[in-house]
Amino acid sequence: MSDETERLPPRSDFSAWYNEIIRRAEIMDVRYPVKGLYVWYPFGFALRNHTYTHLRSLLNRDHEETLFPLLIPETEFMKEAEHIKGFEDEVYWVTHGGLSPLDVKLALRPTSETAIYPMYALWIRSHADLPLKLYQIVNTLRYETKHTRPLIRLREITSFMESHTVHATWDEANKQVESELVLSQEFYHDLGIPIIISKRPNWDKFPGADFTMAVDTVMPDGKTLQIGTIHHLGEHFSRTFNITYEDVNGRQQFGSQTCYGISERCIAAIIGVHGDDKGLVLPVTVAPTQVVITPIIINKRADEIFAAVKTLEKELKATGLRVKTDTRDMRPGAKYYHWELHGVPLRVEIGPRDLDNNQFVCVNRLGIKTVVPRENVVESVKMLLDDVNDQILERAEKHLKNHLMTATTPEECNERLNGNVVVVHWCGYRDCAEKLEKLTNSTILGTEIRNKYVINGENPCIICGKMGKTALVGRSY
Ligand code: A5A
Ligand code: ZN
Repeated sequence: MSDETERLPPRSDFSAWYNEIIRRAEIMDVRYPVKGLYVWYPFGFALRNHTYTHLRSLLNRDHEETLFPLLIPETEFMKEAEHIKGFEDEVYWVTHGGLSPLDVKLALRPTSETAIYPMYALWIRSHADLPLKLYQIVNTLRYETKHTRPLIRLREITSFMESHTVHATWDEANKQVESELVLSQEFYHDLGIPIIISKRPNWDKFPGADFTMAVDTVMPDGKTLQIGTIHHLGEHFSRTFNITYEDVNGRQQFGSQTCYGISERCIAAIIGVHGDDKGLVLPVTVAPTQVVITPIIINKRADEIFAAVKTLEKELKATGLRVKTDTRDMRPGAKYYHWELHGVPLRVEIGPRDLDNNQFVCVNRLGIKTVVPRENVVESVKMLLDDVNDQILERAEKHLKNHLMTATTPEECNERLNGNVVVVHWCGYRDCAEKLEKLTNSTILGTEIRNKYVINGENPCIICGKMGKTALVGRSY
């Protein structure tokens, strides 16, 4: 589908690299004639599906999957005041059925609180119905006005995982927030993506939430990408939608709620955080092809080599690995280029010399070569795959560590923000945040930071000098 003879821009030119890799590695086609809507190529969709299969497996430990309608009646949508204010600029409306105007306009969900919660009000009767923890993976539509970008800022988010939980008390909902954060940590760890968790400033929380915890990662250009948010909704929506339950003493109580969202930005993070000048570097967990076998054919021993390749492929597939054999009649170099571009974690080469020596040559996506004996080849391959995951995580963590700076003055902060995120101290007042943001063209991402390289403490505010808390500052996507 793409011409592989052109060179990829260097990843140091991240924006150009990103746009090219999306096309060249066949992730998304950006030529769909509606702004902010993109088409998954089959390869990109396979990557998406493996990623979401993993996410589902984590969620299924203590959530159940469900599916709600795409259309939300205006009457429900307009019930929660803060929520409306937060989303009214972004909603697409369905106003007609055919030629007839609808009595009640229908919103195309930008998120599903107002679709789900009226039903929760019907479903929840007693404390025995709680906690309720459901999630769905759906498309949502948001009329984004900022610059749209494939996988990062979409008008149709095609892979929106939203979890919605109801609990008896605020504290129990708070425990759920923690538990979703742990899930996020595990999910991103398995993808080799280091994250920074923080509490968003009050004015930046989800419309209708008590507070918002955000998960960010740092892209190669030092800009942050918000790759998940967990909101403690308290009783905002349960009071609006009348989600009540009878407690053990027979009294009616409002439920306390949380919601949690992850979009295909997680794929953007995989691509951005791990990629290199040769293309994608995919974590083994989600790579559509985990091992590619490339026979090196020298005419007179072709049959022998094909036989060895077939056997190896069978043995590896039997253990559940996703394996491809590239028997195309082309230069090995061109094959390597193709599979490297697509991020395959491990390549196994077999040539006549390897047959003679009873061995295979394995080269991982980071270029590390290992010769493995033919016996125990399955165990060797599995070990090498584990190594790839460890190596990419280590590399990504090093990147994050190297791009975390500190600053004590706005000038210093501004300077260090070039290609980095910066840790400062901030008094918590909006005035100071706005001053800093203006001076440094950045945003205060949050406080109460969770990342092993950041220590939370108290120090003078970077703007006013009053005592302040550790805060994270970045330029974000
Ligand atoms: N109902 C809650 C979960 C909610 O909607 N939260 S949210 O608005 O913060 O979105 C959840 C996550 O979706 C965000 O953290 C962000 O990672 C992602 N997201 C939001 N808008 C997006 C967009 N236009 N394109 C791609 N991803 C987006
Ligand atoms: Zn201050």
